[in-house]
Amino acid sequence: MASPEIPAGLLESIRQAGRVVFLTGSGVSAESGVPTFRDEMTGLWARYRPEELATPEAFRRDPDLVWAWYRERRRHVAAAQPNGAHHALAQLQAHLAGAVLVTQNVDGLHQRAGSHEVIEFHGNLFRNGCRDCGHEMLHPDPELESPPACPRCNQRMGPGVVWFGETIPEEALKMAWRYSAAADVFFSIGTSGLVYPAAQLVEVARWSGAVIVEANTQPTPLSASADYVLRGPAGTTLPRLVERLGA
Ligand code: BJW
Ligand code: ZN
Repeated sequence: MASPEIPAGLLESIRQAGRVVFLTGSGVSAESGVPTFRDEMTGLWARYRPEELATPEAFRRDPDLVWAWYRERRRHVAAAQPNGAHHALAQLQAHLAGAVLVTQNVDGLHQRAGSHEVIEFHGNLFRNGCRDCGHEMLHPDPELESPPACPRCNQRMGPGVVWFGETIPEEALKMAWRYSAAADVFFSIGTSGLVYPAAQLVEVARWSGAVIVEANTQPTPLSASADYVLRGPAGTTLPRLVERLGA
């Protein structure tokens, strides 16, 4: 039985596409209980805005506070499970030979759902990174109360994520840019599209003639110019897309 929410033209474009790029944001993890970036903070964190904590300045000013926020988020994410949107994207990747997944999320839920090649544009919560010497390592002790010393330069290590004012990991930026420029179909899923340069990838794809698809519960600045909009929770719309494609 056909699902009316997925336009036939979109199915046709995907079937004919050589390359499909899926760009995801925090909305994809919302149905796993992970707050989106621009949600209200709750509990202990209600008096902060994420933008005030996710910066190198905040970490320099109060490393223990920033570290505690990330520690709580690691715990929360470790207890969360991938949802239907993560699973659908893993299936789409397996089904479509030229599919690429670029995520702004730092929670690792795509990998836990079985996606193999994930371009992590903003890093990963479960790594640590040294802002002084560039050393990166897996996060060794999830319960550590304070930022650990860097084994290479002895300065304080922070979470291995990209903060405002920091540059995107070179390889991730290069690959995401290249794939977006070559995309036949580009999906922007569960992201407000407010943060650059991730938000620019859709423009790169559009300049190259890609069909642009947005999947989001709410309108965003992209909605008016997208070729197709899948309005609704990604945990519903993406599994439906998988079903309709027979993936
Ligand atoms: C659902 C749903 C469901 C909910 N289903 N949908 C050009 C122009 C203007 C500014 C700049 C620019 N270039 C650079 C800047 C500055 C800055 C920037 O973009 N600022 C803007 C805010 C204006 N960018 C940077 O600083 C970047 N670095 C850089 O450009 O380096 C070069 C440079 C260096 C020095 C000076 C100048 C340039 C780095 C950006 C790093 C962003 N990092 C963060 C934190 C990561 C670590 C952490 O998690 O703590 O990344 S910020 C935060 O935003 C996080 C996210 O990945 C990112 C995107 O947010 P996202 O995912 O879109 O979340 P939301 O909450 O905004 O949206 C959720 C969406 O989901 C909503 O639309 C909902 O409706 C939807 N939704 N449930 C489907 N079930
Ligand atoms: Zn170091």
